[in-house]
Amino acid sequence: MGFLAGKKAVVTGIASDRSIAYGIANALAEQGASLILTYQGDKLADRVGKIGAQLGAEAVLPLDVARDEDIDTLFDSVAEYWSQIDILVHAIGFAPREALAGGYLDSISRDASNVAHDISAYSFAALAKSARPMLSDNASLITMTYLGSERAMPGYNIMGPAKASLEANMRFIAADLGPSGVRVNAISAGPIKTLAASGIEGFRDLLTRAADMAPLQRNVTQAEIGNTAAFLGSDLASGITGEVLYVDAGYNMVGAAHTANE
Ligand code: NAD
Ligand code: 0WE
Repeated sequence: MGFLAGKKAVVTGIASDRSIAYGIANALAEQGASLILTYQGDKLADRVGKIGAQLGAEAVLPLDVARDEDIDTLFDSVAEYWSQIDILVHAIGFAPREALAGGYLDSISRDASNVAHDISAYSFAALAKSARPMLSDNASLITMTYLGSERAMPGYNIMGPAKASLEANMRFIAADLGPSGVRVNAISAGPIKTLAASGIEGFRDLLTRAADMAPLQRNVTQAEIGNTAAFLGSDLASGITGEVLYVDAGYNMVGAAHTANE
C-alpha cells in the first residue's frame, strides 16, 4: 500500500504527458492517492480526459484561472465527488510569449507583467481561498517555482518577478492556513523540457549548461518532481511548511561548474 493511500488530490496544470503536473499526478497515483485533474480550456479537454482515464482519475474538470467563475465553481464540482481535499497541486505558469525573449526592459510591458502575475502567482492564492472550506485538517498545498525568482536568469524576464510573487504568496498562505494544520510549499524545479519550455529560444543549451553545472551532472525528470510532490503531500512531510524545496540536481547551490576530481 502506498504512503498516500486514502488521500484525495486535485492536480492542475496537465497539458500533456510531458507536463510536470503529469509527473506529479502519476507519482501521487502510484502512492495510492485518488485524483481529480483539471484542464485549461476546451482545446485540452480530450487530451487531459485521456490522461485522466489512464491515471484512473475520478474526474477531469475545466479550470482557466483567468476566469473568476472557474475558480469559484471548481470546488463545487469537486464537492460532487469528495467531501474533503488532502492535496492541491498548482502547476500553472504563463506569460505572453513575446515577454520571454530578448532583454528584460525591451520585453517588459504593463500587460505582460499583469498577465504573468495574474496567471502564475495570484492564481495560487485564489485557488487556495476557494479550496479552503474543503481542505482536510492535514492538507498539503504545493506549487511549482523556478530559480529565476531569485536570480536574473537570461530570458526568463517577467516570469522571474512573477515567481518571486508566487513564493511570497506561498509563505503568506502557509502562515494563514498553518493554524488549521494545512501545509503549503513550493518545489523549485530545474529546467525540464515541457510544452511551456518548447519554443523557448536556447532551451536546449540551457538544459545542457544546467546539467554541466549541477553536482549530479544531469537534468531532473518529471518523475523526480512527482516523487518530491508525493512526499510533500504525505504525512511524512508533516513538519514542513512555507518552504521552497529545490529539485534541481544541486544546481542552485554551486558557485561554479562541478568537475569530477581527476
Ligand atoms: P506545461 O506547459 O506542461 O504546463 C503549464 C500548465 O499551465 C499547462 O497545463 C497550462 O494549461 C497551464 N495554464 C497556463 N495558463 C493557464 C490558465 N489561464 N488557467 C489554467 N491553467 C493554465 O509546462 P510545465 O513546465 O509542466 O509547467 C508547470 C509549472 O512548472 C509552471 O508553473 C512552470 O512555471 C513550472 N516550472 C517549470 C519548469 C520547466 O523547466 N519546465 C521549471 C520550474 C518550474
Ligand atoms: O516557468 C517556466 C516556463 C514558463 C512559461 C513558458 C511559456 C512558453 C509559452 C510561461 N509562459 C509561457 N508562455 C508561452 O507563450 N520555466 C521555468 C521554464 C523556462 O522558461 C524559460 C526558461 C525556463 C527554465 C524561459 C527563458 C529562460 C529560461
